[in-house]
Amino acid sequence: MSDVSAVKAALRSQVIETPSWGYGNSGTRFKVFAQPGVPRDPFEKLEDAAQVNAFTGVAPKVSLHIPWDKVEDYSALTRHAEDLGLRIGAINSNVFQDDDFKLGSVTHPDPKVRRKATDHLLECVDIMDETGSPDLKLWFSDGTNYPGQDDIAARQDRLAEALAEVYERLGDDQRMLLEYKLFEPAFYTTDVPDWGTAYAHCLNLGPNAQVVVDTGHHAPGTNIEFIVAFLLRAGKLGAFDFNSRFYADDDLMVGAADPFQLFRIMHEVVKNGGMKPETNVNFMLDQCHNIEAKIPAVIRSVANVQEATAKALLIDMDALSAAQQSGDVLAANGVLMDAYNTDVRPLLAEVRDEIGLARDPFAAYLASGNQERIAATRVGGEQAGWGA
Ligand code: AOS
Ligand code: ZN
Ligand code: ZN
Repeated sequence: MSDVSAVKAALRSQVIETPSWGYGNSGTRFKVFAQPGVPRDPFEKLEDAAQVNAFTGVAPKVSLHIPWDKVEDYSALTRHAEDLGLRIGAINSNVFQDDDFKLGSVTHPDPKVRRKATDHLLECVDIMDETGSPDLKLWFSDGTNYPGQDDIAARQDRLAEALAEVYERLGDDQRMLLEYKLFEPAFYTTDVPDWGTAYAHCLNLGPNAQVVVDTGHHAPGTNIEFIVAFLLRAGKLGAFDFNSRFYADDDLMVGAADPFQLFRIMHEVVKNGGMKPETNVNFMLDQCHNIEAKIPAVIRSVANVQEATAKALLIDMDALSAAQQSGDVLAANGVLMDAYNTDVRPLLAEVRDEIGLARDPFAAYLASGNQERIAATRVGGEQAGWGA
């Protein structure tokens, strides 16, 4: 796509979903550094998400994590979101922070523990019904630490059984998004370690089960854009959890570690129909801002995704296709690099200007006084859930 108005329209329509836990305090197992002004409850997390949306114009959806965002009245939370111009996005289940889940949740050898884990997933579907959330996002920490600890194949059977029960409970317009992760907290086997395992389970479940690609969940050097192209071709790419990694699951700002990788991923998204509304790829962030200010970090992350998307949209697809057809390796690579090396910040500034937003959302937020206001009015903010 190189028609500028079509590029701008695509940039205006891309929705980037932000995570409630990105606004809370977080850290590593060594230390959580508390920050002034962080939200004290899920309602205030939504208020911070609304700031990101107000300055970027493309972040009207917020993922919740249960029970971190458990509230008495989900319709009140949903109304609050609507009043702020937001919608509730994916409901993330949490079957990794309970003592009962030491040996696994839905793959645990004890059926009573599996029941408890599956019941939590079903409770998350109830919350989807109450909030209008379209996506149930599942990540399992399940696995083993030592050879011989449990039966690898039996654990797959238990996983399949739990997923099937939850899939049955979903409404026609609700999706199951299954996330994979190479390792951690399990160190020997992980029950959903890679896209192939997630894909195989989703294929068995049916059309409303799709895979989540968390960009931080691969071995170093993994070609993530290949996975993206494969899953899109198969109709099985449901969502991204965007973030950056230097070492493992670092959850740093997307585009901070490797903006070229992000561009390559977005090229496959654009090329394989992933920007079309009917393909329904959910562009989510899954990040924790341990040492940097949270709202500005999320604003920068949204802009980083937009920049990679803009560059991917600017690729001259006719020239690329001609070079590929004629086997001109250097020309094909040159077409891609020309787009990557374009400074798209002025284009994005224009897109924002045209919808009445400040050209630089990061600077505009810092000048808005919101950061000082929340620091003065909110005392005793929440921990996101990690690094407790
Ligand atoms: C965990 O590593 C995953 O990325 C999950 O998406 C998790 O639920 C999320 O990071 C919230 O902490
Ligand atoms: Zn994730
Ligand atoms: Zn992760």
